[in-house]
Amino acid sequence: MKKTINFILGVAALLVAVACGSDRSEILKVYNWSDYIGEDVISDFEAWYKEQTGESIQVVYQTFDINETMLSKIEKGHEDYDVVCPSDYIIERMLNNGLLLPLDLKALPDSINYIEQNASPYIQKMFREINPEIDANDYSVAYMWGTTGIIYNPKYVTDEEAATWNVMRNPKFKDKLLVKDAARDVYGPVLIYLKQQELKDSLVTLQELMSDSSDESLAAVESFLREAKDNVLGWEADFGKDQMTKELGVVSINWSGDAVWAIEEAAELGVELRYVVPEEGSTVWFDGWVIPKYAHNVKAATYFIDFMCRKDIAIRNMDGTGYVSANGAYEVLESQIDEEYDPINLSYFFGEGADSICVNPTLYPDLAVIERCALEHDWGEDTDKLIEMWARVKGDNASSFTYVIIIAAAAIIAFAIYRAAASRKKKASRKAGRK
Ligand code: N2P
Repeated sequence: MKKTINFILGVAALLVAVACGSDRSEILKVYNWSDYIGEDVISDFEAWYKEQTGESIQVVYQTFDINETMLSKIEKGHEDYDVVCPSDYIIERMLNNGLLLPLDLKALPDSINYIEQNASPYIQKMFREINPEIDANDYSVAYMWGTTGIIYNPKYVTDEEAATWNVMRNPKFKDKLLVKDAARDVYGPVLIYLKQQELKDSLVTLQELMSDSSDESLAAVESFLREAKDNVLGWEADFGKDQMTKELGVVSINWSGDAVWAIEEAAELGVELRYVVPEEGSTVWFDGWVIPKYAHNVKAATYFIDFMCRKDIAIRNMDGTGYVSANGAYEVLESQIDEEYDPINLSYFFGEGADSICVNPTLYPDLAVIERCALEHDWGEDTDKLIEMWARVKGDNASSFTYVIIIAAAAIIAFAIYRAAASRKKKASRKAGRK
């Protein structure tokens, strides 16, 4: 519903803009994840753009919940979005398929080049790992980043139970498990879990597993997910965090930012939630702004990406979404420091001086967590195998539910037909009686 409303609002904004005579250079089409930007940031950008360039801009803002939905609109639909926000392995795919325009940071006056001023060396290094042949930093600017892990309700789930991906198929949590409808982000951790022994014996590395699209691994993950399915309350794109706060679900496979949001929201309702990245390991992900090759307004797109890198805007985006900005400015970290938390080691991100910082560990993962996480990589053509497997696993659930709906609908229709026929018959016999 939310998605439909969002789509209608986006289209309506575009129609209004066109009806008011705005030409395309006055329109910026942004396609971002849902719940992924601070309040009023868009309107502030429009005002700032006018201030900086003297030109008007109207942002047409649309959202998606799944990387692949966004990709398909550009890859297959050639939609003319000016800025989009894919995750690492999708940036890799877009780079490989020539779908991105290089960034022209020289087009920004030095004084307002926040992209270069606030870049994080750690994130830039991670972006270089996206594609060893093409430097992703030349085509994208990181926005938010985090881990994939488990949100759980300690009233029903012990810390030990939640500390392993196997919690997904623990029979104790029948109909209480929420799974992010993001095939790659679920596949990776499950495969890491299934390959524990090989990892311990150094027969395979975490990073190698992130590129493992073999039939054998796909089958192993599929069978794990089929076992977990009895527990699944929902395959969700955006309602999981909400269901956790309402205690409808007690275990949710989710991203760290949704965890921060859910934990805070739940606390206000008197519900305790926790987040853990299981000991076996997981994925660390980065979402970045890119300009697709079908973009029409490269100038405004570049300014938009730059605005997102302004320190105060980064902090507002963090506070509004629960996610962690990729901004490397110390002030951004400083805004999150809270003595209530135990110190953690963030030297990998903010340099040697930052080895003992009191900050929410769900937001910024400790070095020890980062060391057991790896970056996902594009599978190219093999992606289709994953999508098919994912549909097979989810599909069975859908079909039993669908059957119930179909049978119920058929029963209602049959009853309605029977009633209508009976009443026609009655009327006809009354008519015949009168004659
Ligand atoms: C926020 C989506 C975050 C995307 N709704 C994580 N890659």
